[in-house]
Amino acid sequence: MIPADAPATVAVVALGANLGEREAALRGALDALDVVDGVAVDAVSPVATTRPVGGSDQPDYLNAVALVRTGLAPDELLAVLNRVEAQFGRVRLERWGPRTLDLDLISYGVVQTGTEVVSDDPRLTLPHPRAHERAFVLVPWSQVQPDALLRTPGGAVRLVRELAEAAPDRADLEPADVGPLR
Ligand code: PH2
Ligand code: MG
Ligand code: MG
Repeated sequence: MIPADAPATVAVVALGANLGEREAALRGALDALDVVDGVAVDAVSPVATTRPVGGSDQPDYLNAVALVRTGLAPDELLAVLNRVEAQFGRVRLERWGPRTLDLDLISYGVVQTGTEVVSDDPRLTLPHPRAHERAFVLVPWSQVQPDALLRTPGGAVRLVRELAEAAPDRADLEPADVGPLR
């Protein structure tokens, strides 16, 4: 839901789950986001099954990427994402460890229109500082938005689909046996 008169910005949200009812968590998260005042889920990628990157030995993830339209500021949107994670039982035991639901804010605003937010605030670094090297984010993102651009930490703007091809975990991802989330 988003008020019709809201000055909407596009944001990219990555979804991940590797414990419990993974598909239900992804679907529930999208529904929960959509009912938030000032947030509308516009489009969702296909779901990928991915080998875990980093952290301890842990189960495979389901990953997807959503394009949302929002009238919220980046920190307000982050608070919404954290709230929805908590709603789905997320417990933070270890960095990069297994989780029932992970919602990451990847980018806020659009490079092409000059509305992109760049921030090195450690509480919310934008764009996400590791997204440019993670196929589990880049592949679904390029599927739902083939012309997507991402500013990398060095400052260069790159096509997401080209970053996806070069990502170290590119081979650790396959289409999930899960129907469309939207
Ligand atoms: N998330 C992480 C760490 N590692 N690996 C995969 N495949 N997918 C994830 O979503 C993921 C991960 C930290 O958030
Ligand atoms: Mg994450
Ligand atoms: Mg996270």
